[in-house]
Parts: sequence; structure tokens; C-alpha cells
Amino acid sequence: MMQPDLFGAARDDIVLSTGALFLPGFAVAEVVTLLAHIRTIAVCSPFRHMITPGGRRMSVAMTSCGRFGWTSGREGYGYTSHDPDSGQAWPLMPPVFRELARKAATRAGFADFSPDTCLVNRYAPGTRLSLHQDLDEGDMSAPIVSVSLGLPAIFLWGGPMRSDTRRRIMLHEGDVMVWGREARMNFHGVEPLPPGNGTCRYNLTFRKAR
Ligand code: MD3
Ligand code: FE
Repeated sequence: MMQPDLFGAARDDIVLSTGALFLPGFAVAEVVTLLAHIRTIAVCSPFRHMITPGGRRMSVAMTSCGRFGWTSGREGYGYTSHDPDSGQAWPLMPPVFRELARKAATRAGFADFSPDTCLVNRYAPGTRLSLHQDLDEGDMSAPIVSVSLGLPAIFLWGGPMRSDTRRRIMLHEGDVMVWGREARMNFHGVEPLPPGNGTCRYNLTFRKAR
């Protein structure tokens, strides 16, 4: 399927592997709105550097919105209905978030995707996300939809085994990816953001946690 970008050029949906769809620029028109919502979410549930069960501080800062949020600490990690920092329920998922995720999932062949959580990752220059799998979600038949905002980053896309070769994919503001089926269990990560340049990168991941 083709999609015209702001300058009228046709851009392709790129199938990375079975179940993995890259939608370059799919969210460009919504960038300003999405960033404004992130600011609002962070007023109630501020970004924080979580601690892994092994005691390491993550360089990515995180918050969540929706019915559940992802947290990690010495005790373990997973989804909670309340923000342990605020003691309150996580901020509501803005309808524009939900609708964007649903539109992208539909395009990848996942009908009626109804995420119950959106994890918001913030990458300052120098920040990375080491290679991992996402296995905490209760419904592995649902896809994960991710949206990149702010500074570009290099995404690492591996296979079902940690040792599998990895592709490096440059992600720009407004790019959307949908991961499901066979691709859902693949290892992935983000290379360190190049230092400098004031601002940061945000990534939204929409999931079905329960
Ligand atoms: C492939 N986030 O939050 S999004 C994460 O850019 C995470 O912040 C990265 O990995 C980021 O867990 C990558 C792309 C992504 C997200 C989930 C996946 C790719 C995925 C789950 C399975 C396979
Ligand atoms: Fe992940």
C-alpha cells in the first residue's frame, strides 16, 4: 500500500518480516498533538528511570498511560493498574493515541486492536535500550504498535534468538511500526542516541497487557 507524504511523494509500507510492518511517516500529521499529550501525561505520572530486578538503573526514562502501566523495580517488573510513584491510577489514554494505534494495526491486518496500555519511553542523547524481548503482556496474539517522536534513532531488529543477526533501521519522527504474529517475540533494541543537540526522542508503544 502507498501513502503520500507531506511533499506528495509516495512512500511504501515496508514489510520487515512476517508480522512486522514499518509505516514511514504514518503519524507525521499528529506529531504536535502527540507531544502535547505526552507533556500532560508526565504532569500526573512523571518520567522516571526504573531499576531492573538486577539493580541497574535504566537509561531510558519511562511513564505510561491507559488502564495499565509498565513498571520495574528490585522486586520484579510487569504491568500495574496504579503508578507506584504517584499512588494514583495511570493517566487516561488519550483517544487520539488509541485511534492512531488502531489505524496502524488495521493497516497491518490486525482488526479491532484495543490497547489497554501505552508505554512512553524518553531517550536523551546517550540513552540506549539493550536487546530484549517483550514477554510481559498477557495477550501475545495482539500486536504492539510503536510510534517514534523527536530525534531519530537506530532501531535494532533481531530474530527469535538473541544470537540472530540484527538489522539496523533508522527511525524518524512520525514513523510507526506494527509487530505481531511471528515478529512479536523477536529480540530488539535501540542504539545509543548520538550525544549533543538539546532535545530527545520519545517512543510510544501500544500493547494489550491483560
Ligand atoms: C518488536 N521500545 O518499549 S519500539 C520497548 O524505540 C521497546 O523505545 C523501543 O522496545 C523504543 O519495549 C522499540 C519497537 C518495538 C516495540 C516492541 C516490540 C519492536 C518490537 C515487540 C516485539 C518485537
Ligand atoms: Fe521492547
